[in-house]
Amino acid sequence: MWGAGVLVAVLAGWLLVAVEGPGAADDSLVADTTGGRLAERIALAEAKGGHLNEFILIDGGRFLMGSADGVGESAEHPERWVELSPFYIQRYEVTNEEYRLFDPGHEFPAGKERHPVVSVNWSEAKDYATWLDGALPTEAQWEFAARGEEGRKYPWGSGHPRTGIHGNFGGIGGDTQPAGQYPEGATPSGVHDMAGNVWEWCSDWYGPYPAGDEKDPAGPDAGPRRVLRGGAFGFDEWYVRAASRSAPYPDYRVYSFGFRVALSPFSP
Ligand SMILES: [Ca+2]
Repeated sequence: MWGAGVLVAVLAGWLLVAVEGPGAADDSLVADTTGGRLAERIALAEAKGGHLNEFILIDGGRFLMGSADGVGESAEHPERWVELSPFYIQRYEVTNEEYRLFDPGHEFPAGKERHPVVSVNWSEAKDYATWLDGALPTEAQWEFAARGEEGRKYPWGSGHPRTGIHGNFGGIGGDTQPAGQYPEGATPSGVHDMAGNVWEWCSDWYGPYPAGDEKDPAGPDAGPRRVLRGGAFGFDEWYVRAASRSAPYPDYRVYSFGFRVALSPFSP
């Protein structure tokens, strides 16, 4: 959808004309018919975020979420159809320099300005997303952004994972890398580092998948653990499968845990 550089999308009452412009937030939205409210929201979020992390539009659609019988882990079953409304998701994981705009006390080693922020717990990630007038992506939004309607096994497609080419995973270098270092591992929509670098918090409580089809699912109403997706630098290729799930406790602050932000018609 971004391949032609120009996108015209009619979305649930919005008419947007967007022009792709990596690193140029001012070009990302040139008109809309929501009285400017959506454009204002995106521009404000991008300005607060330091003009690095654009929001990429993911068209609404339908995909098979989870894994077929005999594939993946039990937590990925049952595979089911999920329909999603359009939403925006950040091109990159939230970086240290972006997070410092939200939390001036945030400290990190010199030279890691554009590395993803790490050691943030779920509430801190959610608070940052709220500060951007957005939300953490739902688990379904995250997986749909990574897989698309065609159901890619990995964000880039079905090609076998190559660490250092498709992303930062499998222990290479033993640390985070700056956002966006592996363009061959980006999704066709231009979302980077969904495979590896840092794990990404999602908004949902973790729970078994329901059996039936769903529209815009937001996960269980309660639970002790939250969803985390995408693997990280120290984890092997098994965890960079787009259907792979992880579920730590939300108060965990772990060096490989980060996040990115979504904006959507149904986010708070
Ligand atoms: Ca990641």
